Amino acid sequence: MLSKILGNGALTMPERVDLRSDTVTKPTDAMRRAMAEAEVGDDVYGEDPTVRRLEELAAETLGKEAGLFVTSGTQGNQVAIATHAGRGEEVIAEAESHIFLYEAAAVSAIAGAQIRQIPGVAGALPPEAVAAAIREPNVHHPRTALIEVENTHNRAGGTVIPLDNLRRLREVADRFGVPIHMDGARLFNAAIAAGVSAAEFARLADTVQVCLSKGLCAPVGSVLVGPRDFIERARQWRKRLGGGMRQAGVIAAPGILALTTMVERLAEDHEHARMLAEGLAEVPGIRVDLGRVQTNIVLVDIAGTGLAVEAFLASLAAEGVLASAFGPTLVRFVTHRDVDREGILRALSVISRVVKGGVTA
Ligand code: TLP
Repeated sequence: MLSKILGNGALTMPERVDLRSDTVTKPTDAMRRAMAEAEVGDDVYGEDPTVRRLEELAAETLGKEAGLFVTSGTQGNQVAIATHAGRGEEVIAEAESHIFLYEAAAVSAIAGAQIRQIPGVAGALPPEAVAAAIREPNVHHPRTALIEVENTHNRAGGTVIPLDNLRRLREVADRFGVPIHMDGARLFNAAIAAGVSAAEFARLADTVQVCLSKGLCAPVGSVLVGPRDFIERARQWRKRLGGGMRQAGVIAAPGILALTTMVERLAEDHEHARMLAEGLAEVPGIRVDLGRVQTNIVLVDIAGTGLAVEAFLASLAAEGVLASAFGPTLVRFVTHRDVDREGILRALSVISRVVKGGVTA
């Protein structure tokens, strides 16, 4: 299949194929126009009509009462966690969750809570393990204040957390009276892959953070949604963290287009990821679990190539193909709107050449 894809090599080569992350996507022309034309006001006074529209749209799309525009996925998660959990409390999260690995220990630094890591199955928290981890009242124990789920799960390879798993987690959460926060940085990818609405997933969590600036191509921002009173408390946490923005309509306007015009096209990114993964699976020494390639992330193990990750990435970069190190032998590729089919073919061609020829950089 790889030889079929690569053919005789007579491809028109694009300059750079940036597969490090979908965060690198540039705003569309329509987004730039919307930014220039956005109606604005002082959002700390609640007077920016565009921000309000985005917040209402996100809440409605996800089936929640209210929304809060935040600067980033990290701010959305941390504002949510600080609103749910306090000093000396515990947050249950998957062992390789973004909030644990990649948010600079913000759960302890900001909320003052600790994370209880539970190993997942392809990113999904086993409901029995979560039930067993919820603390009994005891002078020695912290209170379990929150269960956090990540959908899609980044380090598991962009896997979709199945609705059935979330339903069972919901039952556990309700049984013990513990809320669920969903890090839905890529929730729309999950929805497109599963063929259901994002609201179907969001319904099973109390609060949800969705990113506008990843595959949806907005330049900045995320929205946190949940019950109205929760969002009002979260608004104060956002202010406390310096996230009270003023004429933020200029950055909310492209967010509106992200939600209304960019969701369906994520299917294309998923097709490209599948094509990349199937091609990589045929490169000797590269291992990829095709079952985990469900959305726009392709995680591969290059141990069998004998190449070190840094040298492998440097050789790729020398030919304009960028990817991320995700562990001592792991490399992550993320597809998105700014890499087309040609770009995927170019990446495959460069990767197979680098693996065959050894490191060149
Ligand atoms: N993830 C980034 C890096 O931080 C790893 C990426 O390139 O994937 N939740 C999840 C699941 C994420 O993947 C990310 C970003 C965030 C939250 C944080 O979003 P930002 O970068 O907007 O703070």
